[in-house]
Amino acid sequence: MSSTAPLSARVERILAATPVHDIHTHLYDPAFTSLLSWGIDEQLTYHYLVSESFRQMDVPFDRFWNAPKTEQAEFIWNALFVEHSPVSEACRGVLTTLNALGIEPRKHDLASLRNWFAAWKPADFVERVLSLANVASIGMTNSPFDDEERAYWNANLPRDSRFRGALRIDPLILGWSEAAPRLRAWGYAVSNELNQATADEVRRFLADYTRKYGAGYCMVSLPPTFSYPAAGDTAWLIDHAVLPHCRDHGQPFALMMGVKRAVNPLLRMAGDGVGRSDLTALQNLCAANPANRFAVTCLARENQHELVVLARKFRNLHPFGCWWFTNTPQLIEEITTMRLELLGTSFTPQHSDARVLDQLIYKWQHSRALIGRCLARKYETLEAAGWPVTDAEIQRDATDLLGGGFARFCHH
Ligand code: FIX
Ligand code: ZN
Repeated sequence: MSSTAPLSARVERILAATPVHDIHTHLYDPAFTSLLSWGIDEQLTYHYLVSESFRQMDVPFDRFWNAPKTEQAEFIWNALFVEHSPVSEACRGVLTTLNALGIEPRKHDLASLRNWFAAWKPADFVERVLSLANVASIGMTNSPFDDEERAYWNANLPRDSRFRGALRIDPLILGWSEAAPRLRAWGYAVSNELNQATADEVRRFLADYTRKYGAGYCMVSLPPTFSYPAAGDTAWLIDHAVLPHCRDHGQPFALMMGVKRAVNPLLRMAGDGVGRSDLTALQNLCAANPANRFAVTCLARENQHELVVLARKFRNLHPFGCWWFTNTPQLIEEITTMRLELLGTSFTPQHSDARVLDQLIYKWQHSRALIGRCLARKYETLEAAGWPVTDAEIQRDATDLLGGGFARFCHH
């Protein structure tokens, strides 16, 4: 396609052909066999769909949770695809994924879809998905506090270098009284009381797991009530352990702000909600710690504008992603356009947050199309102002937006 083709088509083509470095997912290196989810039952029982399905079916919670996964998938398929139209973003995602894999879902029942997936060897399916989604690397979420995952790390398995480590520390800084005995059991001489000797041991713990995972950054999700500076364990551990650790290891600290865990525990993992954060906490973090870098996503729509304005003020702040309840076409367009208009290309518009390998296909197909639309609209306004955009410039920007800018931010 020549540079005389319509701008929107050039942007679309270049974005589609640019491999993405997906900076945050819940996927695992295929060597971690039991942890890598894929297939139709996993897609259908994704927690986004679980919460939507309970609105459309009257199955008691216990009945659902006690059912085997195949039956849970059937409940959801019937409620969200058969008895109602699958117009939600998460439902549409299943259809986009099946379609890209060459499956016509209306010609199948769940049993035959299962057979289709069962014919794949996991390693081949990984290649198929990464190639269809044009994903070059995958940021994992690695938690030392996850027993199943820790066993794989201790086994020193041969690794797939496309799956990149990230050190996740929610239990450490959000629940110190439960974390402390676990650290002690793993050989770190921490006390329940927070003091300098304990901070040093927490730093040793963070350093050990950073090395084990080859972690590129350290990450936490935070409730809307998070404040900084503050009395209390969380801010103390951030100041005395996490931020010094990040400085020592040249790592950004990634914050996912605004999640209210277990708003409805009956929904289990699907029961988390959203709340508006006070971004004064983030402003204070960025201002008080100029030698640290912060990669930040906010869950509340109401926080998006403030996050972007803060990023204009602090070069050590990199906004990323349209997370979870903001990963919908309408909000991606709104947030991405706002970011482009206030930050240029100095942010990372999206991460997939995929939990099921197959979801990389739809999450990136949908996001690439929306990012392309927002970008093309901006280029059109440049052309109108006498600044025609070349393919090489579009390529440079696409590479930055799909992970290149984040990599630079991490290695600054
Ligand atoms: O904390 C997180 O990393 C969240 O992304 C998850 O907790 C959440 O369950 C999710 O998958 C959202 O997309
Ligand atoms: Zn996540």
